[in-house]
Amino acid sequence: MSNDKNKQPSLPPHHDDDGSMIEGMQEDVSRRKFLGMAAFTGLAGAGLSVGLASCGKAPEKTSSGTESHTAPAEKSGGLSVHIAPGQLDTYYNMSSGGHSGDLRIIGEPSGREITRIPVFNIDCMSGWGFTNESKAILGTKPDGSLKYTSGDTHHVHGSYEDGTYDGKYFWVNDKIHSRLARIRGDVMVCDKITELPNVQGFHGIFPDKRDPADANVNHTTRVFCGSEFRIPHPNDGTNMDDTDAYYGLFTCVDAETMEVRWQVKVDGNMDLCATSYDGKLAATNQYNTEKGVTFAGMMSAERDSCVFFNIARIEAAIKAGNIISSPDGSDVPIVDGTKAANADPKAAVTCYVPIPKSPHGVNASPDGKYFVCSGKLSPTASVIELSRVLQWFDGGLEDPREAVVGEPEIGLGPLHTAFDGRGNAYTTLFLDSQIVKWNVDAAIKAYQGDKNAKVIIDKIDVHYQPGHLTSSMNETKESDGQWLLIGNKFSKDRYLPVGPMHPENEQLLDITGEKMVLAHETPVYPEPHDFIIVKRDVIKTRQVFDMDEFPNAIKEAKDSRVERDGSKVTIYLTSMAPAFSLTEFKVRQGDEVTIILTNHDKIEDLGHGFAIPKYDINFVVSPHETKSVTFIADKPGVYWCYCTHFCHALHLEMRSRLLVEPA
Ligand code: CUK
Ligand code: CUA
Repeated sequence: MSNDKNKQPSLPPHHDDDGSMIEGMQEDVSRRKFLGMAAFTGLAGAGLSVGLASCGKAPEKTSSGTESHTAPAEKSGGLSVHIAPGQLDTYYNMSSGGHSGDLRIIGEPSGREITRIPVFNIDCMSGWGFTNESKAILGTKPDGSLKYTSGDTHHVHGSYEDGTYDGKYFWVNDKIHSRLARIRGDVMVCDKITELPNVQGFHGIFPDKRDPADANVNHTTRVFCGSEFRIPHPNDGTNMDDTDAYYGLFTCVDAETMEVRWQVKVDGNMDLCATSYDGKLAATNQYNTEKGVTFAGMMSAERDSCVFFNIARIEAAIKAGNIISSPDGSDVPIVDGTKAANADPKAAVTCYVPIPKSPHGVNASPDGKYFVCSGKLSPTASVIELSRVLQWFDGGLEDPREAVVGEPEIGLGPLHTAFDGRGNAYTTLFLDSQIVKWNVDAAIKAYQGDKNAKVIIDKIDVHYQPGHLTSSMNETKESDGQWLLIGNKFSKDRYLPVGPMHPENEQLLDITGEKMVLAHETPVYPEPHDFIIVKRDVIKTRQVFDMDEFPNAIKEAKDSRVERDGSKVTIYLTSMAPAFSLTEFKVRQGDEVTIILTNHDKIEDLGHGFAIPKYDINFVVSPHETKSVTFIADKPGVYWCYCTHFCHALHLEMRSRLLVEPA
């Protein structure tokens, strides 16, 4: 459309860092020690042996002996986070909102939150969860009320083309109700939500990057979903005590239709997902391969796994009918991917690569060669070479453990890893409250016995207890090694105190130099788990909706009217600043009323709101957007429907009267 204004001004210049923005970040060492110890006490107090001999050490001297440094001493990066008024950020940070249930868009490097996209939550600004259109996406009960009103988003990933983001879709998971949501990249609105069958605790997601079999399909067509909680099947209360029979399923969802394609039965609890650039492999890290159902029981094994899924073989097995029947009554084909059923590599659909102690996180290196899986309760990261996993599937490796080609000791509580496209990896150390920069090739050499390999390059303190991290264009082949964003789980004393509930703390590191430089920090409302940083020219949004994409749009203002069909009344309404097309509409008490509102304003940023007092109706319509609401007019009287979104000098006058005649 002519309104597709994609003003993409040239990139703001990267000023030389004068260091001013990092003043005041001097920290109190004793409070860091306290935090590190407190995190440990929690684990130790649970009576667990976590295999961390160096736990008594102060966090400044790390388990590998490398000196960490604090930000003000270093100036090696040289990037600026300062974005002057009127200037645009260079990256989109697409961030999960955690148990807020939403997705946020934050500009980087400024850290300015630009918008929130309601997904699994209810949002009274936009009307998400109020309008008929959003309810249809969220799913309703037979009485028309929402099936769920809560959500817990963890992981956001974008669709790929040719090994990098194409900006078409973004996906985010809901861990509470095991749902996968898709966001359209052109209007940044959620357009589909799929509830995964047969699973609980859907956690990791990752889109595939190409098709393993079809050379013409060089973009995302599948989204893989790992489920964390093992449950009985069927989960109907008949077999709750038979914990040996609990299991989890790895799910494949079609990227376009958002329908569930297939599931794979696995051992253990699945956490994160990663996919290979050749489309052949997907993987999830797994803890609790010992199948415990208690806290201690889940941590007894020395090694868990990173499980690899052979996508072509899974889909061939389904084609050949090698499926197990679903005890849950869903018609999704299920393939048996348990370790016991996949002992023969040449026929296996899964490969269980042993990884030390409850691994957390699995991330693909941008050169396409490795997945890195962190130890969590082991101070190591394991480097898995993908060609060796494929070799195992071909019968060429004795033991899947031989696919591990590096396992450096990097620090305490390693969780997630990002890359810079220059051969270096960056891992969050939750217990050390640090980020460690390490070199992948050096880690491989050290594993082969090279004592001189310099694996650890740098460590930097972060504040505090980091979970996820990501680098700019991480996990794409365009990984550019500019910025590293850290999601710290605790902010403690970094911001003005606001009572017992603290924000999370997001810190941005400049990783262009040998040493990492802490450049910026921002409080965030709890709690983003994971995020991706996408360069801004990948995302092309529209500023005005296409009226034709709403089947119920009222295209001409003259078609505004009230239509009655028995006790069902439909109000056809349009808006154009500063007026709605009908100044009043009359219904009878007890009528089922549907109001359809099309915004005829076609000017960028000119939205209107529509609220009805006492009827709990509130939503906005963006330029050329149509939304509708349905309610029972159970209260007689006059109700002023008013515009909630400041749109015009006469915004306050933008009103209509809903007249409800007593029965
Ligand atoms: S999990 Cu949150 S810190 Cu949900 Cu990605 Cu690792
Ligand atoms: Cu329309 Cu305010």
